[in-house]
Amino acid sequence: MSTARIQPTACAFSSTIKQHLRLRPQPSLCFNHGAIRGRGTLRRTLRVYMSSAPSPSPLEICVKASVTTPSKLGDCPFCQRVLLTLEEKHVPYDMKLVDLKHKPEWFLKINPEGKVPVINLSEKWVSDSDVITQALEEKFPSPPLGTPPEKASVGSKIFTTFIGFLKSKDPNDGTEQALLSELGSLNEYLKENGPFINGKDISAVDLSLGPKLYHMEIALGHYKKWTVPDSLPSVKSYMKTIFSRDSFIKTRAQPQDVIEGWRPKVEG
Ligand SMILES: N[C@@H](CCC(=O)N[C@@H](CS)C(=O)NCC(=O)O)C(=O)O
Repeated sequence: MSTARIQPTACAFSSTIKQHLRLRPQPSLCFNHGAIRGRGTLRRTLRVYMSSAPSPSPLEICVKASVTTPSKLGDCPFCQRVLLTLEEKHVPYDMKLVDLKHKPEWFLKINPEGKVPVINLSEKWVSDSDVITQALEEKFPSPPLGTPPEKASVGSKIFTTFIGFLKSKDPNDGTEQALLSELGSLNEYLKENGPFINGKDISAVDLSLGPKLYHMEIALGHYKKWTVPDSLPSVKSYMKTIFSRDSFIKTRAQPQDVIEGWRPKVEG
């Protein structure tokens, strides 16, 4: 479990933020929202302080902003995967919330591809959650979160089968069955090997799958009134365990953003 908590003495804004905002550090709060206006764009930042002893300067990470509440984190499962990794490793970070509908110039300079997450590691901006989480494992090996290669693909077809079912307009086209079959395989696997995919400890594969299952639960619940059946108890308890971790609660998207995020796929 993450031991992230508010740490009063560690509060400080970066000099850039101080310069722009002319704010004084707030001694009693370590979860600060800020906004930087530059060249007509609003750049939101959210600095999170962690409780681990040596506190290196926070890593800058660009993540999707909420579409319903722009000052909050949005509904990108790949961003959440990276944030979960940072939380589980107790690495402090500084979120830059990016409005993906109106990508600011500063963000496109950082990542011309225009995708989040992007993280600043050793003065280099790195994109793609696969690459980022691997780099974080190397840079911050403790606690180890690596998943053995033979277990890394467990549950890997769930996200695409969920999207197929979500987009489907024909109840008899087999898309629900395809999802149930993938969830059924995960259920069998967890029954034998759980509670996590690598056994007793959470690892990278869970941090990737967890946000996708969260999207599945919210989107299918809303658009199809569908829930994971009771015949898959190991999957249900796996979801419950991951969703109730401190790290997950702190980094999860708001349900209304998940619903809005999937709307074009459902209606398109
Ligand atoms: N393979 C990438 C996928 C990242 C991705 O697709 N991010 C989406 C947000 S969830 C994005 O930035 N989309 C760009 C856009 O919407 O314009 C990863 O794992 O990081």
